[in-house]
Amino acid sequence: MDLDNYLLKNSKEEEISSIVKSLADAAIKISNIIRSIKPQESISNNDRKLNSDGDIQKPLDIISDEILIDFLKKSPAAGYASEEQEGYIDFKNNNNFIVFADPLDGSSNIDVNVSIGTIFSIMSKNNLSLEKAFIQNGTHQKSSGFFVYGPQTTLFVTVGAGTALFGLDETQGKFILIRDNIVIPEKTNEFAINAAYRRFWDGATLKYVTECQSGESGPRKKNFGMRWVGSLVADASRIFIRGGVFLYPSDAREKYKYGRLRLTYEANPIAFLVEQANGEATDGHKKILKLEVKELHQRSPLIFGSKEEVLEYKKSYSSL
Ligand code: P6P
Repeated sequence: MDLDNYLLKNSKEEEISSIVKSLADAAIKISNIIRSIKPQESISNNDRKLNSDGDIQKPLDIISDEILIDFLKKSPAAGYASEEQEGYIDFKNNNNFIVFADPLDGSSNIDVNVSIGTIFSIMSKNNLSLEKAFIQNGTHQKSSGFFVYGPQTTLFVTVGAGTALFGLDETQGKFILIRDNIVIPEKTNEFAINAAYRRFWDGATLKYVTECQSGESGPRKKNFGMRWVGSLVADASRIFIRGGVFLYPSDAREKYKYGRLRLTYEANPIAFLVEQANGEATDGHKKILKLEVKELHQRSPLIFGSKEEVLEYKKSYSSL
């Protein structure tokens, strides 16, 4: 089954299917561009600016954002917001759906040939002004997903009927279903965190990670492994396929005291996919999808993956 037929079978709204297909066509174009550049080439271009995160915008971030806008303008989307845009873009039509995107997440990995990706979320305007529609919480998502530009180009997507995995068939230029109704294993012995920031962690994170590292002789009575790619879509892809828990908590660094990842175009789309795959996604206290959105580029702690481990992490706060 290809993506078009999957959407026909599982999506209740033709407009949402059409927007997902536009995003898939944009992703194929982005994938082709990424695969056509030589490693190191992108750092030679000194045409760099800073994005809303203060990160250096590599040309591919900007190019990917522009490609998404070009395709979405011709789709049933009414507006668009992304990490590369200060505010939302109004497509000046009477359509009912809005799109959030991180056009090229993990872009610091472009030059070293590590998997990067495009994350998206689709919401209904719910008859609100665009101003208000773009600050609805994550429960209003109708679809979300992410493309991974790695050894394969893949797509994890949900339209509210479970989470499915597709792979790009380069010859046909189509996304073909690999696995439908993905279920993230409830138990895991693999955690993902950037351990270099240990000195900045709060007590609960320190407790949880230390207990994992203590192995079978410690309170968890089992051994754990650790993975950290440093690219959200790559770490998330592994967790959907074999389980695990991803942790990017808030920490003592001023810039990341509310977490590093962005709620509207990183945490919410991932959380929707995770819940559709029987996983859990939290900020440490509340479900990600229930978090109040105050502004487009709002940061949030993000802990997601195998339900048992995410709940174990949450317990670390109550047992402090
Ligand atoms: P750190 C990439 O820049 C990103 O936004 C996510 O893709 C990734 O999970 C995280 O930041 C990595 O952050 O602090 O380990 O470099």
